[in-house]
Amino acid sequence: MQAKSFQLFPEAASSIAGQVDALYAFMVLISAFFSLIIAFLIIFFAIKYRHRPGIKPTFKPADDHSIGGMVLEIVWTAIPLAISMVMFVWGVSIYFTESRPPADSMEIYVTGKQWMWKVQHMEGAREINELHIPINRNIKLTMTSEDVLHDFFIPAFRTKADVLPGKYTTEWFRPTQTGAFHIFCAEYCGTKHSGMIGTVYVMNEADYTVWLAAGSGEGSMAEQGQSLFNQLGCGNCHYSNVNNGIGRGPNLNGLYGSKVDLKDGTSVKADESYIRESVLNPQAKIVAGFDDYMPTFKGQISDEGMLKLIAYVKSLGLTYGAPNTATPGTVSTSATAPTAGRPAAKAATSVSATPVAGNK
Ligand code: HEC
Ligand SMILES: [Cu+2]
Repeated sequence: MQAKSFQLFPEAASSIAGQVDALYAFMVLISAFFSLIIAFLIIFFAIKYRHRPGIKPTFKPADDHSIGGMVLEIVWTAIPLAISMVMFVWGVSIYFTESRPPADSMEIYVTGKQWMWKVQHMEGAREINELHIPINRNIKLTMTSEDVLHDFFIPAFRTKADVLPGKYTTEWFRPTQTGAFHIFCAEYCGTKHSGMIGTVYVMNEADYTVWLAAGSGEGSMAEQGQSLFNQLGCGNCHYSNVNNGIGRGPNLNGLYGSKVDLKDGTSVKADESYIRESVLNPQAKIVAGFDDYMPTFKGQISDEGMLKLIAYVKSLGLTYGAPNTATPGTVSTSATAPTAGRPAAKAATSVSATPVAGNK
């Protein structure tokens, strides 16, 4: 972005930016109001009640237990309480909005590493230190780090979120202006932290479609995830049509977003972190009805590869309830969570017996 003349605030280019700015302005005004009143009274009283030669002080200490004192105490406790509660409730409501990506969000994956941002689009396009997105669409970033803590910050969108190794965090926004905006890393992450910057390009829908098509040569993330799935031999145990669709491992159809019953009687929601853990540390949570013979894939899958595998598993969610169509090339690029929960592992025998992915 070109250097601009002095600007107090970054542009307000997302749907939430106006609300964040309004709250900020409110807090600045309240602070300014009280600071000015206090400063004024300090000076005013200092002058008014200053020591004058020959005049004896008429000052009488206030009676702490008088009714007047009590009323005063209540008033100056209640008013600040009310004001700070307004800030609190207002702030919380913005926070809740910012931390809950709408269900119709377009998903994009971000991997942070010292010192760059790597971005993968579901459709396959990849970029570094750049993020191309369409205007007026809800965008959800699912983010992880290859090394230390980072934080993905887009000031013009008034949003940021920590990016953690071994975990997935999300951040969402709806850009309302086309143009180029800064990305910063907002968590000190080593010597070149300040160089961990990038640019968001908000494009209109048509430009975005063109841009996206140009970069999708390697196939969608889910398709790439499917080849990884086959390469790593996941399909030897999962998705086997041996045993009516249940192989040595559970059928992964509809897994994403569903509740998984575990051997120890507890249950867990199958989100990104769960899938990641299932692959890198399979012993941590054993699915009910199965034994822990899944080998660990630690060290064999990069963070970006893991995101592709996850995208693949997510894409299987769409086929839940339908015959198993997860043959190569038919994976969907969208990642809506299944609406129905998946049946218990043992009951998932209704999957058609078509030869499926990875079943060599
Ligand atoms: C040797 C057989 C085997 C291989 C190979 C294997 N798995 Fe598994 N997998 C299992 C078994 C058995 C379970 C259930 C026990 C458990 O939770 O560890 C499981 C569980 C899972 C789960 C949790 C499923 C659920 O229903 O909650 C996921 C996700 C998963 N595997 C993904 C993969 C991926 C991705 C690969 C390839 C990188 C892979 N697996 C390779 C046997 C295997
Ligand atoms: Cu960083």
